[in-house]
Amino acid sequence: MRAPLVVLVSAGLASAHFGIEYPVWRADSLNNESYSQYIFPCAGVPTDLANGNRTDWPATGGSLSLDLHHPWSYIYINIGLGDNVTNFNYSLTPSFLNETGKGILCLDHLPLPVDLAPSDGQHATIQVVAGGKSGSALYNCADITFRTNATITNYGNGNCTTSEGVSYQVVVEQTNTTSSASDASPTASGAASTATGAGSLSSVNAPVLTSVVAMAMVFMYGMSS
Ligand SMILES: [Cu+2]
Repeated sequence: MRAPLVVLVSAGLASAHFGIEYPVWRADSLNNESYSQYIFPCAGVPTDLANGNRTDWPATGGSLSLDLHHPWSYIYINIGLGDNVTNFNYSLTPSFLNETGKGILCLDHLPLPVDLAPSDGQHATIQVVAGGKSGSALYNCADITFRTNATITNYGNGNCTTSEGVSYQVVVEQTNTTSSASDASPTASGAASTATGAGSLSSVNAPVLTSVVAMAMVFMYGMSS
């Protein structure tokens, strides 16, 4: 009786973590036991230049859709140039995402950092890092080709829909040390005024957090887990 139970439990663990819905991920790391999402940088999935998935993606930034299976995640999205990327030195989330809920998270337009201006046909890899409890991190990658004629509506138009119950907040480091207590409220006007930069990330943006609130939320998560 014990052996089947163990199999069921480990299958349950394997189906947790997260998947990349778009652009097509390098491989399904959820259902292949030779991969582990705990392995940096791409879940142990090697680059396959000849036969691997590679998606045309807008040279000005495009859509990203994740299938998240945990109650919450801190999400970081990085990009590196080349065929066999080992250095993911561009961040698409200079302010990381504090995500809540299980299901699809669609970011319909991830802008590129200003110092990244890829040429048509340039290869790159998107790395998604999902931070969880106790500082654990999960990794998945999607290989892309930057295309100047690709548009975000290639995927974003109608296909990129965030599940009900899935939301996120952009965690912004507040460097203004003179902030009053009122800035700590997510609905305070002081917090809302910092949302300009993050507002272009996605239409589902919630109010930007100040660091005070962010730390309070980290504390709350710590208490509840
Ligand atoms: Cu998991």
